[in-house]
Amino acid sequence: VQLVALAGGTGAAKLLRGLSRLVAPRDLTIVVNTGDDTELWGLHISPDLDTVCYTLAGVIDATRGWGLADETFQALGQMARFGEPSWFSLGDRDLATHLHRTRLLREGRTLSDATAAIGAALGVKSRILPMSDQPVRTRVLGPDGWLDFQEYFVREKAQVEVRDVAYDGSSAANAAPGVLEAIAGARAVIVCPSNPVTSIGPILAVPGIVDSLTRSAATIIAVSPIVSGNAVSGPAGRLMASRRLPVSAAGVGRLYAPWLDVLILDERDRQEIPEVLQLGVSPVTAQTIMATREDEIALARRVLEVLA
Ligand code: FO1
Repeated sequence: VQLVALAGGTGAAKLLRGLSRLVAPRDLTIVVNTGDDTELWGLHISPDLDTVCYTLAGVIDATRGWGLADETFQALGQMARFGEPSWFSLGDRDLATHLHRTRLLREGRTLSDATAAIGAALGVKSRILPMSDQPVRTRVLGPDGWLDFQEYFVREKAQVEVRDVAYDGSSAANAAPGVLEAIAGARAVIVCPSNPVTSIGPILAVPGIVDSLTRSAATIIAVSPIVSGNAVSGPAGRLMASRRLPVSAAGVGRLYAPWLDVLILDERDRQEIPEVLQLGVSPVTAQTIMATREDEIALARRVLEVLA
């Protein structure tokens, strides 16, 4: 059974870890957001690609939800002494990933190639595909102008009032090799509980991807990242509000409704079921807060039950 997941950020990683315990790794293809990518210290950083890869490789730092476990930050301290920006914490072992990816890119390899090389080196058997090999950059408009995503999310700690969000470069981007085919041929496409605006939004902004979701015979299932009117983690609520979307599971359903079949929402949000039905989307309730590994597997099992 070929499963495709659309993923970005830390919420996605937990569900992916749960799914990888239930399906054969080779039956799982993950299309990952690259709108968070950034250039720092002359290196190409792909946070969401690395978070998915590190999670499936079992080496993610579980506390932070990003970067590598048992990490040290000696280089970061030294770079700060050189006056280099140090608000984005690049760990010493994580640096090797960025050095390797940057060298491959400099030699003319694609982001897909670099991602496949890193995944293979870390023993990941699932296919991890960037949404595009061309640059798409999520930018956030605050009161003092436009910010790159990491400037907004990390440097400003998402404390900036968001007036607009843009996906620079998306109109010129192509879906990465294998992405459209994977969606077209999937038994199911699972939209992970990621930020709908800044993790899933950039993926949907890549020309052809919404079309392939709409045409695919796959059952398309989304897990709401919003529970009881709040984001489980991160600024998803504020970003949805900036898009004048209701900050609710039904609000997520509305954003995905044109191509969505099933929305998995938290048991606490039962009262939103009629609104979801009105969108033409089938609601399924579950415990969507994943506090433990067992929660991750239970939610993944609930997702797969939809296909039974
Ligand atoms: N998030 C933070 O809140 N602070 C950091 O210093 C930070 C560093 C970092 C380094 C590498 C990496 O792959 C991710 C990192 N993140 C950090 C997380 C990152 O900003 C987010 O995971 C995504 O961009 C949001 O989806």
